[in-house]
Order: sequence, then structure tokens, then C-alpha cells
Amino acid sequence: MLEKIVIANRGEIALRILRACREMGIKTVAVHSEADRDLKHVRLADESVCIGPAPSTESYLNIPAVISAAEVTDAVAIHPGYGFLSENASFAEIVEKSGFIFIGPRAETIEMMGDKVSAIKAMKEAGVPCVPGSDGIIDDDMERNKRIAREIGYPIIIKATAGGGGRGMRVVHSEAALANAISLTRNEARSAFGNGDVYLEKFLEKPRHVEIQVLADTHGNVIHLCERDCSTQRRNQKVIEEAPAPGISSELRAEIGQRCVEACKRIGYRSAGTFEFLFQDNEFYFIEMNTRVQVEHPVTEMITGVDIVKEQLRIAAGEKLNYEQKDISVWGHAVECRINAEDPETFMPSPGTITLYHPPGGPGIRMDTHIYQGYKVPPYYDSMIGKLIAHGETREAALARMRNALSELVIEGIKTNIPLHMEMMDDLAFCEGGIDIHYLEKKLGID
Ligand code: MV4
Repeated sequence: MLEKIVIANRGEIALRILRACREMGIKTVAVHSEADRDLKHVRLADESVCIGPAPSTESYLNIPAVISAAEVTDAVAIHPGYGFLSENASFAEIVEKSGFIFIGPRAETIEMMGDKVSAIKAMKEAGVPCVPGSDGIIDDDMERNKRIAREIGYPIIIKATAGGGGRGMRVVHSEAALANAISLTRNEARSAFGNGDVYLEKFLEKPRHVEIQVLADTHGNVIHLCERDCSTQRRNQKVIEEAPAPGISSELRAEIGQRCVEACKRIGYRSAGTFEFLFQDNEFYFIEMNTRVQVEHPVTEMITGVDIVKEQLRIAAGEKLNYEQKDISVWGHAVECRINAEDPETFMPSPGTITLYHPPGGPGIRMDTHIYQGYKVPPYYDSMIGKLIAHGETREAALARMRNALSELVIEGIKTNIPLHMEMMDDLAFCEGGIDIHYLEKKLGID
């Protein structure tokens, strides 16, 4: 097994990774910014290294500082968590060229998935269903572009190949608006990503966001861990996730899961990964692949019993997956509420000191968080301070446990979005299951 690893992240995911390491007898090095000395995992880690000032560009995104921390502590591997350097192909390459193991896919895979057009091309060739579209980037020949858009059928969406996660996209409803929209999206993409390449897709108007979790080892073994429904979102930030997705048959699940597994085998995928799909009228359409462990991985862990972070560590150590596909089954249903330090009305971040904290408990309840009474939420980073996960035999049972847990959860001193979650747990359409990606924004009143 790995002897010692650097945890190149902060907050709840750093603590989650640390806990997996401790279970497995792996020593840990916490790297943190000057603003993060009081993080819970920094206290629990075997060693810690301050890698720079509060702004993440000077600390958590500072590649030489992270590599140096691994060098001075004699670590053998680096776990990037999510966000920060987790999907930075050049970081993965530097990690491996410096003689460390990157706990994630190969750098070439990250690079391929970072370019949305090359990701779609690879997936289409591997038999994964994709959104009807331009089959690659488009040029400036507007007669050709109009023809492609007409063939796809309006409305269409223009996407930047270097975009993703909701950045660099524009919907077009008519041919009259096409040329202008293409040049606007191109220019925005050029200044945001340094790459003005764009492609076209059919715009799906009322899809759900359903994603498939996969695990692949270095011996050619690949499994899928079913799907998650992450349709409850606001401004491309997920708010509530659940597994399995309501209303998906076990046959369809097995079919799409198998296609993702085949695709992973074809491209030599390694580690944990997620295939993001739009799901509409009972059909899956691939849009992007995430090459990291995701925020919402716990709902999958709850229904399958698989510890995704431990599997990542085992895979990085060159071991075989602990499971074959036939060992994976779904038990019950799990829901996750992302707890943010923000004003529930304005959604503005609400940093500050947590003066009182009472976590919820009881059967089927899991709280992944680094907060504690007296902890000061810094203003420099993402406002997510934890995740509350409820598991039950049925979706209704999981929601009942979530309602209870939310009512037990006390966080004082800062504002949080707990009231929003309480409201959603009593929302009729949400409780029914299967709401689309626009539901929450419509409920809140489009801003
Ligand atoms: C789309 C779409 C509709 N049709 N593509 C936004 C984030 C990025 N991952 C892809 N996104 C979308 N792509 C087609 N062809 C609608 C979205 C979209 C969305 C997708 C998932 C979750 C939330 C979303 C919010 C707005 C738009």
C-alpha cells in the first residue's frame, strides 16, 4: 500500500481523504494556506505544510509549492480531491514526472476530457450515446454552420470545447441569431479559456442531470456504481443530489452503465470517474466526463457500500478493484444536501465564526464536514461547509430521515442554506421525484 500521501485540498474532502488513509494505514501530509491552519484535517494529519497565503492561486493552486511539500515530507503520492488542481492535466503530468503517483487518471486522459469535443468524440466512438450535434468544432463558414444547425434542429446550444460545468455556452433559437451568437461565444471562450473553438448541440429543454460513477484499476478491471441524479441546481451549482435516480429501470441502468464501462476499457481509464449525462424522455445523452472524485460521491457509497476514496487509493497503489460488477447491488436510496455558508435569501457567502454546532445523528445519517464549534469559516474559498447525507430503504424513508436530520442540525454564528433544504424536503414536485435542471431556479424566481 502507499506509505504516505499529500492531501492537496482543504475542507470536508481533505478530511474525507484523511479518514480513508487512516483506515488503510497510510500516513498523511496536509498542505494548507495561511488562512487554513485551524482546519480539522490539518490537526489530524501526521504532518502539515503551509504552502502559501490565503488566496488559492498562491496556495492550493500553487503547483511548485504542492510538489515541494511532497518532496520535503517524502510522500509517495498526491490526492487532489475535487476542484483546485484535480482536473489540471499539466499538474498530473508534473506530479508523475517528479516521481510521485497522481491519485487520479493519467494526464492524457484528463487532457482529453478537458477538451469537450475530444471527450465526446472518444465516447461516441466507444458507443456512449451523445447529444445530436456538429460532430466536432465548427469553422467560420456560416453557410455550412447554418446547414448543420438546420439539420440538428432549433433550438441549438453553442458550447466552447474548453468550457464545461456551465461555462462558455449560449442557446440559439433561430437561424437569424446564429452568426452573432457563434462569434460572441467564440470571443468569450477565447478570453476565458484562451481557446475560441466551439461546437453545436441540440438544446435539450427539460433534461435531468444524471451521472454514472465508474471505478477502473490498472489491471483492466472496470465497474460502474450506478447513477446519481443531480438535477436540483442553481447557477450550475448542485444543491441536492440523490442515488439512484428516480424512475430509472434496472435494465436501463445496466445498459448505460455497461456502455460507460466499455468506454473506460477502450480509453484505458484509471481511478474514479463520472460520466455526465442529460436525461430526457428516458434517453441518456453524454455531455462531459469528470476525472475526479466528486462532491456527491457519498450518495453512491451509501447505496452500494463501496468506499470510493479507499478504492482510489487502492487503485493508485496498483492493486486490483475489491469488487467485480456482479458484487455491486443497490440497497435503498440516499439523498445529500450541500450545506453552504450563505444567506438563504440572497445566496451571498456568509463567512464567520461558528458559535454553536450540533450535528444530526441516528440510523442512516452521515454528516461529511470539517466544521466544529469555534471554527472560523474563511471568506477566501467555496462556501460549502459540509454535506448531510440520509440513507433509507426507500426514497420516502431517506427523505423522512433527511427532514429529521435537518431539524436536528444546528449551525449558529453564520447564515446557512439549511432553510432552503427544509423547504425542498417538503416541495411536492421534489418529493414526487424526477424534477428537471430548471426546477429550483424557477421555484426561486429566475434571477
Ligand atoms: C446542455 C443543456 C441542454 N442541452 N446541453 C450546463 C453545464 C454543462 N455541464 C452542460 N450544461 C448544459 N448542457 C444541451 N445540449 C443544458 C445544460 C445545463 C445544465 C446541465 C446540467 C446541470 C445544470 C444545467 C443548468 C443549465 C444548463
